[in-house]
Amino acid sequence: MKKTNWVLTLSFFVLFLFLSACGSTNDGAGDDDDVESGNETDTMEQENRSVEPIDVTLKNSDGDNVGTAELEGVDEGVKMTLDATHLPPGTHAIHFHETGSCEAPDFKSAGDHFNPTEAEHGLENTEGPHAGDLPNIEVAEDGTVKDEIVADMVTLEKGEDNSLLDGDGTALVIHADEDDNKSQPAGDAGDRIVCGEIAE
Ligand SMILES: [Cu+2]
Ligand SMILES: [Zn+2]
Repeated sequence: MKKTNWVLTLSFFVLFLFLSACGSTNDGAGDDDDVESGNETDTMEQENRSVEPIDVTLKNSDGDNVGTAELEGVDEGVKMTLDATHLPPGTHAIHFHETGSCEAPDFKSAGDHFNPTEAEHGLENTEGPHAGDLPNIEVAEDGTVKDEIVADMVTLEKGEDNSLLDGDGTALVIHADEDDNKSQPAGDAGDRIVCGEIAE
């Protein structure tokens, strides 16, 4: 009886030492390094982007709030998540305009299309496009639109020529008609029906 207990105890002790040794080897070499490098990568990406997502409030020509656009800096440029209601169903032009001012009802205060490279208008124009030109959006029969667009000609990084956060800001504008992607100066897109000021 006594001898059996002693052997068992010794066996467990040896097993414990063995497992401890294996465990500490793994911890020392692989895992810690992986965790550290992962953290460094995350921190660097955040520093490069350096900008919090920006919420843009969209209002119509009566001055009523009709939705939001969230802008987020991504590697390709700026990701826009659009969520709006009470719009006329159908296809509509949407652009970034050059001034961060949305004075209802006509939103002329937003100025022309955001165009830091002095290009011509239109995604299908060989002399274009404006940095602020975007693909048309589709509003459903119930007047809602949810869309995600990556704008790859602009940035949220201040100090860059194509930054949406330049001195006087910029504006997101939705039009009554669709953009034909080639007509000058603004795609024959009709009235400005929704506007949101882009600022910090
Ligand atoms: Cu426009
Ligand atoms: Zn344009």
